Amino acid sequence: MPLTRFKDRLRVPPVLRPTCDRQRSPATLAVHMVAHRVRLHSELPPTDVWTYEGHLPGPTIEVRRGQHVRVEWINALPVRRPYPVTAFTAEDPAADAAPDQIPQNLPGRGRGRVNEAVAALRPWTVVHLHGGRVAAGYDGWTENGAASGQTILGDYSNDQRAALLWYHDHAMGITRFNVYSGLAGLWIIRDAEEEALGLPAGRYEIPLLIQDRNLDTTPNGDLTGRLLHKVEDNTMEFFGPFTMVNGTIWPHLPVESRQYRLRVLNGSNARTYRLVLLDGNGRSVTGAIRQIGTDGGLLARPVSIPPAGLVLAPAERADLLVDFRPFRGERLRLVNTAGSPFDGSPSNQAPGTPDPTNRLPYPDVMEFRVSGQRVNDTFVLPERLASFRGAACCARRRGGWHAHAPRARTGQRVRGTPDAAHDRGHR
Ligand SMILES: [Cu+2]
Repeated sequence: MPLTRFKDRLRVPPVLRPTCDRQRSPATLAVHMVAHRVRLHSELPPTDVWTYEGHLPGPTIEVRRGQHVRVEWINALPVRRPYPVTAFTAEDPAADAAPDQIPQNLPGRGRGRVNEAVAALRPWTVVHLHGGRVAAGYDGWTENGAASGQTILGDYSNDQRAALLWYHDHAMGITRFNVYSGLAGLWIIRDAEEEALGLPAGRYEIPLLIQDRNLDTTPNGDLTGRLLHKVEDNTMEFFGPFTMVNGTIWPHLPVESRQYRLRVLNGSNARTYRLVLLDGNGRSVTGAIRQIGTDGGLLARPVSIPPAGLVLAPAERADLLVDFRPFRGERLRLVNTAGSPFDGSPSNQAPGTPDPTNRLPYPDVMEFRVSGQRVNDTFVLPERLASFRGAACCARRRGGWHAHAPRARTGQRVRGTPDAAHDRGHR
C-alpha cells in the first residue's frame, strides 16, 4: 500500500449560494479558475492543481429551482507555469505480464512516452453544467473557450427538478486533462417537493465526488504528488490506482449513528464503480443503503441497491440514504468491485479484495467511522418521494434526456442516452 488508507478526514467543499442585491434578478456569481497546491493525502507533497476558487473540488453551488443565476467564469489560470498534469502513454504490458505489472496499476511513468502536446498546453477552458437544462448559448460548447484573462458568462434558469448536477471543464479535445487537473464542482438544485420530505440535511447530507488518479514518482519510486494521466497504448482510457473522494485519497468520515443522505457523483474520466458497503468483518451491509434519486432528481419511490453493488458510470449521480444506526462504534468500508474497462461482468471474488488483473489494485474508496454514541433519529423515509406529472411527455419532447421512467422502475442506470454520449467525450 503506497499510502495509508483512511488516514485523512474527508473534506466537504464550501457552499456558494448566489444571492441578488436589492432583489434584482438574476443573482450573480463570479467564479475564478485559479492554480493552487493541495495535499491529496497527508503523506504526499503538495500537488499542483487547477481549481475553481482555490478549492478541490470547486465550491458547491446551491440554488433554488427556478432561481435565475448568472455566473462569470473567470479564467485566472497562469500562462507561464507548466500544465499541472503529465500525460503519458505507457507501453502495453507483455502478454505474460503479472497483474501487478499492468502499467496503469502502478504509480510513476515506467516505459513509454510523455505527450509533449499536453505539456505545452496553455490554460484554455470552458465550463459545462452537466445535467442542467441550459439555453444552447450557455451550455459550455467545447469550442466556446476562454484563454487566461478572459471571462465566459453562463446564464442558468435552473428550471428543473431538485437534483445533483455538476459543473466541469469542457474544452475541445482536452476536457479529460482539464477535468483531471481539478476543474470540477457540484451544483445542487433544491425545490419544495424535496424539502417536504424532511430528508437528512446540513451536516447529515454529504456530497461524495469520486475520482481515480495516478501520481508521478521520483527515480527512486517515491510519490512526487504530481498528477500523472497514464494510459496504455491499447487501452487508451485512463484508469488510476488511487481513489480520491472530494479531493482526498482514501479518506475517512466520522459519522453519527443515524441516517445520512449521501450525494454521490462519479467524476472519473473513464472508471466505472460498483459500490459495496462492508462491515468490519468484510460482510456486505449494502442493504443499509436505499437509493432515493439519480441524475434527474428524486425517484418516485426508494429502491434497494442490487446485492452486487451500485453501478455508477462516469458523470452519473446517485442520491443515497444510508442508515448507520445498526453500526454503532463500527468502521464501514465503501469499496469498488468493478474491473476496468468495465463490461458489466460480476466480480468473481469477495468485495474489497484487490483485482489487479482488472485494473483494480486498491478497491477501497473511503471509510465511515460510526460513533458509539446512541442518537435519537426519528426520521422515517417516505415510501413516496416524487411525482412525475408531465415527465413522460417532457422527456419525449427533449429526446429522452432524463429517462426517469426506466430508472424509477429498476434503480439501474440507463445506457445510450444523449447524456451518456456526452460522457464519452470526457475521455
Ligand atoms: Cu459532463
